[in-house]
Amino acid sequence: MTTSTTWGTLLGTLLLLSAVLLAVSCNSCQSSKSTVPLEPYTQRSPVFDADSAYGHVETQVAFGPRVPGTAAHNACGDWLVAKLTGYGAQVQEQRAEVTHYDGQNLSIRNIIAAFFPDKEKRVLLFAHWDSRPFADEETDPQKRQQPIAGADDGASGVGVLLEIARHLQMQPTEVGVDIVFFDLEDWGPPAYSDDWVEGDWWCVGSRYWSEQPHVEGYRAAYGILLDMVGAAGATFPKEGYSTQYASNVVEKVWATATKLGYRNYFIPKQGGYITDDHLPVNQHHRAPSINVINLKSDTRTGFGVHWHTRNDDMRNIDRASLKATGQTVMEVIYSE
Ligand code: AHN
Ligand code: ZN
Repeated sequence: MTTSTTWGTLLGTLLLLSAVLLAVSCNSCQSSKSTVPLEPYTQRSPVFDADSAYGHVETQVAFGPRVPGTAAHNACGDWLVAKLTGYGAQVQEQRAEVTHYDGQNLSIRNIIAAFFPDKEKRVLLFAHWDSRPFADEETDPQKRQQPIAGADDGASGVGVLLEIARHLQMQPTEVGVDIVFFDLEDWGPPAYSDDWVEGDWWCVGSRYWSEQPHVEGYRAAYGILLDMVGAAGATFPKEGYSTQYASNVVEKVWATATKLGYRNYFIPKQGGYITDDHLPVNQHHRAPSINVINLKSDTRTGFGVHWHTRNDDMRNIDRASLKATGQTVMEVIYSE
């Protein structure tokens, strides 16, 4: 045996030994990180179709800004009623007149769809369908006077709920479901206005319904509001009033999202308090309700950068966000 082969064998043995050691240490470092094997989870709900939901958002936006009192608002309302009726719901409209902060007379058109109306236990799913009449978060004073397209702010929540409605017809839930599209959520005084009249100018449609529900003494087991759920990278921390009024619903929904792999959207962190349609619904005890809403900690407004600007159009809408929201809500109601 020559010296070189001896050295070669020794080197080979050392290499083999270090490879084994490396493998062993890698194994142990993996187990010490304790990546607990994912619990197998069997989904109970049908597959939420994000393309279909996207289409529902697109159709609403194509009507033009759904500002109360305009032809676009009227036409979109008719379309929503027809869609819900076509999906087999019992549809009711609630109309009323209100005087707004600027003295203007405005009309409310809430659209209410009951699925499986004979079921006693009910879940309330809601979103607002009107769009804000002014893009008051714009810096350009010209743009500030113009209405927003409201692709995310309004149409996204409605689009997701329409897609859920489509599935309710194909595969019924054990629980009764009421889908309500509230009007006049977004006509609060403009941010630049300094002649605010004291009063509750946001969430006018939902407050009206909460005071005078379509069914006397209406009460649902719980409620879920979807507001601005369509933007790419949407994040839903646990909104303040949701935790205050309906912490068990928050926990149920966030846990369901985690099981489905949507923890990047449904963030297990506490968020701020947002005056939104779930507030009157909670205050008037129509349902302990939560708000699934895209909140940001790194923007001036606390909402997405497109919030109440002319940029809130289809460019913001991401199918993945619609899917995360829609599948989570569907899983919750199909698990009842
Ligand atoms: C306030 O900024 C007071 N509320 C936000 C609710 C809202 C407006 N959601 C969509 N547009
Ligand atoms: Zn808004």
